Amino acid sequence: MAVRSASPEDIYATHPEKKVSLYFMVLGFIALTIGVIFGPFQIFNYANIDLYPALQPIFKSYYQGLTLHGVLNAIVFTQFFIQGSLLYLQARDSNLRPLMPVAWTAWWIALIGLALAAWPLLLNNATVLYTFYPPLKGHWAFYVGAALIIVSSLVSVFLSVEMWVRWKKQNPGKPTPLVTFMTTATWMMWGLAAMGLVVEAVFFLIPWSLGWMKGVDPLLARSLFWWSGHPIVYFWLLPAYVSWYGLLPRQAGGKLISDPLARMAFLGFLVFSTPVGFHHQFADPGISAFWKGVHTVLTMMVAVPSLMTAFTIAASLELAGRANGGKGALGWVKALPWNNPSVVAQLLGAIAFIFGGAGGIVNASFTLDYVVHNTVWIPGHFHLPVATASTLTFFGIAFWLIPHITHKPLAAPRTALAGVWLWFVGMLFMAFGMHLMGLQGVPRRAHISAMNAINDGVYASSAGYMVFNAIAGVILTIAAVQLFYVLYATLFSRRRLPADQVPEVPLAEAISGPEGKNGVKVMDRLFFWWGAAVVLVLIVYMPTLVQLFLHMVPAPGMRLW
Ligand code: HAS
Ligand code: CU
Repeated sequence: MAVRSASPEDIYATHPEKKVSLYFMVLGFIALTIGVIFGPFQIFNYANIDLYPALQPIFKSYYQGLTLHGVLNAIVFTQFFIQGSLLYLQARDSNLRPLMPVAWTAWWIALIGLALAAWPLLLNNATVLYTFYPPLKGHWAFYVGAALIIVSSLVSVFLSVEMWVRWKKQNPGKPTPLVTFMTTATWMMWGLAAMGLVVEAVFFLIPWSLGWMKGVDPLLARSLFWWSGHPIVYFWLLPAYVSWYGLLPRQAGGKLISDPLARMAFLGFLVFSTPVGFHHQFADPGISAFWKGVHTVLTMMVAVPSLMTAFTIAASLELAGRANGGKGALGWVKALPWNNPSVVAQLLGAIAFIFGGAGGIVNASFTLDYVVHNTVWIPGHFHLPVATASTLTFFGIAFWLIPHITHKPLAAPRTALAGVWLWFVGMLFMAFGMHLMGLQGVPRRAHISAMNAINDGVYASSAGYMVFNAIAGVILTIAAVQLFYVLYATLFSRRRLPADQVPEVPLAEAISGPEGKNGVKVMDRLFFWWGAAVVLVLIVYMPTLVQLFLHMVPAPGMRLW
């Protein structure tokens, strides 16, 4: 029987936003592919195995590899995937078309930004790590490229808010659909959060790297960086939450237990994500202990919506498991669809985040952070939320969304399943090794596998933990090969699904919906909540930033690589 298969033009005809979303996601995955290559080199370093000489003369050092790893994975992949997936989910959820020329403009700006930044990164002229702290000074193209990438994200903020405002005008008095609410709140949060980086890049880093300014005050630059640098981690997390709340319950065979609770969590993130950056600067001089204390309290506040999420998602999953026939205290866990790679990727990501969240609370404690700050505990921490919870969830989304957009079947679902399990197990091994090494005082961002004879053996007390990292390196390499194989084999496949087998957008229903609830009306006033966030950020940042602006101590640039 001849099966009618859609040509590419057909696929995009009804929904042109599919194409721009796919282009964003694929660009993100290409960046991730390159960034992930350096992962094993990084983790074997922390197993005291130096593989970097093998990359000579193309890649010059551990630090160049680390910069590429951090920039491409944490900054580029996340943002591009989010720009693509959220745009599409919001468009479908609210049944509106984004402003297409604007969406394509965002994509082109992102591409040009990436190309500009990649050039000095690959030539070892911007080995400044993904935090690009002055006085480390990279090539101007890196800063201009990074700034363009941020500009592209701001265009996405506009696209999302514009679509939401349009929906509100067309549907007066009705509550915003949940996925639209969550994506708009995420983008509004980022719109405020990004301002620190914008000021740092435009007024300091770009003019300085072009030679128009003699120096930059490192403390001021760090403070502006962390204005954005903390909420950027929620910008990576919230799109995963959009999927956990808005789609996963249905994928698992059930419903979301409470729609208003999801909205409340997102409002919590909108208001409390940004005024917390000093928890990255507890060890910095020049910021008063009072304001560091205030940021600690607010950091604990922003953990609350994550704890609410843990409750809501676990309860929704339990209902799904029971609907699938699971009985007894834990029988519902077994009854979840463990054969569906999209679901399993998200479940394992969420489980990893339980440990990542616990470590985060330790970091956020003003006093405890002194024990772990600048040790390898910190990368142990953040690989759980960003490299496991978000990244696995993004793969989970791609596993249905790419077949949905392209009408191509997911290639090798069993390999996908193996890949997500191995990724999860490898990351847990790695996090375990790194957290414990951190407690032994092993520094982060250090080429410890290439120490000179005098210092050799200084971290011998961590030798046992290094074994975990070595095992993790092997497991994660296999997992990465599997996941990228599935991804590219799907994208390049010539097979087409018959129309009735193309996956739908699995928008979940809620047991307790938004209708008739007064609280939902109040929560729907997103501009008001955004205004509250702006006020709070100004209160907790301005006293310190004004002081820092008035007493700048510019440092000349340095090239240490
Ligand atoms: Fe963090 C450093 C504090 C969350 C990422 N963090 C970092 C860095 C990164 C990062 C990249 O206060 C390093 C930056 C650098 O290079 O210097 N972090 C926190 C706190 C939280 C937190 C309090 N971090 C994240 C997330 C990230 C991320 C999310 C990325 C996406 N972090 C810090 C601090 C530092 C820091 C300090 C600086 C340390 C220093 O000294 O430099 C919290 O928001 C975490 C709250 C989370 C929870 C967990 C909730 C659990 C859920 C899952 C439930 C599971 C279910 C599954 C339902 C309370 C929602 C059920 C499954 C079944 C099968 C049934
Ligand atoms: Cu933070």
